[in-house]
Amino acid sequence: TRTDETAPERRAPPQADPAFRADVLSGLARSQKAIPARWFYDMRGSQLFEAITQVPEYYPTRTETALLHAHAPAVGRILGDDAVVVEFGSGSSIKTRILLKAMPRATYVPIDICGEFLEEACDALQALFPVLRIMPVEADFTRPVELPVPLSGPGARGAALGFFPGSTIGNFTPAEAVDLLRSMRATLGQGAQLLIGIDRVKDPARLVAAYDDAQGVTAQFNLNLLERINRELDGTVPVADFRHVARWNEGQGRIEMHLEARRDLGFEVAGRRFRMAAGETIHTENCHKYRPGEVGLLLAAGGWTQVEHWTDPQEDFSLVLARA
Ligand code: AVJ
Repeated sequence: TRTDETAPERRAPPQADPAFRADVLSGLARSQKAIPARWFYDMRGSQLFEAITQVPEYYPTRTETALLHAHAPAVGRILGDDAVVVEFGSGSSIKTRILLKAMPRATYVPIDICGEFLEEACDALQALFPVLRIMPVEADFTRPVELPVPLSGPGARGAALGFFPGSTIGNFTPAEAVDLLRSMRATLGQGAQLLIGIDRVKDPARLVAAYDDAQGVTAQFNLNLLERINRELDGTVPVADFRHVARWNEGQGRIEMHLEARRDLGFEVAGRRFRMAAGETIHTENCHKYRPGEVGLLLAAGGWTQVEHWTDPQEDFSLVLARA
């Protein structure tokens, strides 16, 4: 009908993940407001994180990349060139390439919560490694995941290797990290190995600078969470009235990121009203850092035994190979 033809285009709001909505609404209702860091990684957030890895203050990516260049061949010798590499999260394509170069006949199973980003990462990788078998899984890797390829019994390929670079383990509290390591063990099974990157405790000034870079890329990354809430949850958050904060929490051994209200303010999310006083924060991320002895203890609590522990000359970062 004519009415339909002339009606202004109605744009449905982007389909919000119900778990995102639930986490944001419950997180904003707490006395210390908090939103889990995994919600940073929409398309824009994933791009901003890639940009963070290029800023001069953010040493972890560069350091871990160098460690992988040095030690991926050893991992390839230990696992064999036909290993099934299961990556928990798939944002770190350069590191993945370094590892896979040492295992040319591998099967690669990236598990990521963002299907769109996963697809792009897989396409790029397939172009570089035409014979690599890639079997992506869109899932939340904090729970045991059913893999699309058998790791034991008839039809099993090579040895199983979990890959969890980037010190993403640091996003979890030690108690949560132990649960996660146990989940990974359940996903990968007895006899599997795990190659994991873990960031180390160091001078707090260097740690804070890594999470509050001079170019403000990390600030944009943090603030994008508010933009995402506005985009996907019908929010009215006044983003310009928030400030990015990164601080070292000595007692808990972690960098914390917060979004601090610059003034008393109010906003709506999914039809609910929230208020914040000037100086009040939304806690958006924890990045736990570990000392060498703590690394082995954490892994052991999660059901993994250290096989190799590699570090750089400054001992900024640890790359650890462990077995289930
Ligand atoms: C992807 C969790 C490893 O903690 O260093 C970087 C995320 N946040 N800058 C980190 C992050 C702000 C990053 N991880």
